[in-house]
Amino acid sequence: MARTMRFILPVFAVLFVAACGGRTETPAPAPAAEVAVRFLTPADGDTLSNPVALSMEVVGLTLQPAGVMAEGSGHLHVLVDTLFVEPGQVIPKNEHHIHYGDGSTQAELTLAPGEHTLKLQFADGAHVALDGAQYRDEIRIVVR
Ligand SMILES: [Cu+2]
Repeated sequence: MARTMRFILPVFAVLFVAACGGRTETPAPAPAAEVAVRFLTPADGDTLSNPVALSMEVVGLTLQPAGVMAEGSGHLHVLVDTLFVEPGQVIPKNEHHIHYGDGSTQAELTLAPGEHTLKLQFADGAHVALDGAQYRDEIRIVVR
């Protein structure tokens, strides 16, 4: 019996490899779903007048009012002339950190004349910044 098994197992192994090796086309991996947040307007480098109209886009994420906690959902923040908030940190609320906690993607800002950096940062329902470049965008504009 043991002698028979020692013969049969290698035969099955060879047949298995032969059956699998026959297929040369490997299915292409499904493209990873895009996740991004970005400014649609203004464009990077634009010079404009007050009020500055912002149009923002969220791809592959769900906009939810602040307070609603769900995987892949949250709301946008515009950071004016300041640094991104580190992942895992709560985005503060002040004149440099504007929350769109109602889930909106359209807004207007009035800024002092001159050059400004606008950063777009997505955070969860508790305003906690998420980890990854896909949750960020940045533009520089000049206000007349
Ligand atoms: Cu917030």
